[in-house]
Amino acid sequence: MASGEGMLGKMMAKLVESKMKWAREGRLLTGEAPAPDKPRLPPGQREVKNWPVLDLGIKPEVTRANWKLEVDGLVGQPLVWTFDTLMAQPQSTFVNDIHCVTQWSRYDNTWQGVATRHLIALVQPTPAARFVIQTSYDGYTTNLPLADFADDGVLLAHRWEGQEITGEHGGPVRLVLPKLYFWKSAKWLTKLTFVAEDQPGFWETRGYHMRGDPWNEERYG
Ligand SMILES: Nc1nc2c(c(=O)[nH]1)N[C@H]1C(S)=C(S)[C@@H](COP(=O)(O)O)O[C@H]1N2
Ligand SMILES: [Mo]
Repeated sequence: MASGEGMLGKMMAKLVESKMKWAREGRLLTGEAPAPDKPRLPPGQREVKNWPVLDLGIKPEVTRANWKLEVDGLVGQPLVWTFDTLMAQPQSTFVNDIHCVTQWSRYDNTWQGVATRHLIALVQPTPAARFVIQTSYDGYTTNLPLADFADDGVLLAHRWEGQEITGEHGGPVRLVLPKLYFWKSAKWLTKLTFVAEDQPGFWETRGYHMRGDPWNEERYG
């Protein structure tokens, strides 16, 4: 965390402590295959119809006017985008299910934004690049294998269900990577760093998995 442990609020410290306890205890692990009657629901998950807010409780002051995305590290063409630059790129729409490690899954979310595939084609990662580190305006970080980041359906998203993504859900721009647990999708995204060696982010240093595939129950690592 950029703000440092000493600045964690009481509620956030409690959330972090209870999630670290889950990791130590291996909570929610079933070791089972998805239920045959619920093929869209990864093991240990339950479907919700609302959209819960999950974050560290730090509300960063970021708007479409001051948002910036920096792409650096092992790339041939580093870049900095404003929101206008993002909007000038080819736009994609994807519909997918999201799965939070705290057990909720939400089906059929419609997202709009710029596909990571398009971004990758522009920045040209070097052959040594194998992981991507996301950094957010609230100081949150999370790591991804480049192969997952580059997967079909992964988006720098600015709309959900046709509306601007709200501040509480990570607007103006967040990552959406539906195939991994949702902690791997950074809200208030501001930086992508391509690296050769994997580096644990906020939850990964606190007992959570380096990859986080919900179908394999990769909750803890
Ligand atoms: N910047 C940032 N991104 C974040 C988080 C966070 O605390 N800060 N929390 C993660 C977690 S644990 C989850 S489940 C999802 C929640 O996104 P939502 O609040 O839009 O449901 O965001 C992820 N991305
Ligand atoms: Mo989460």
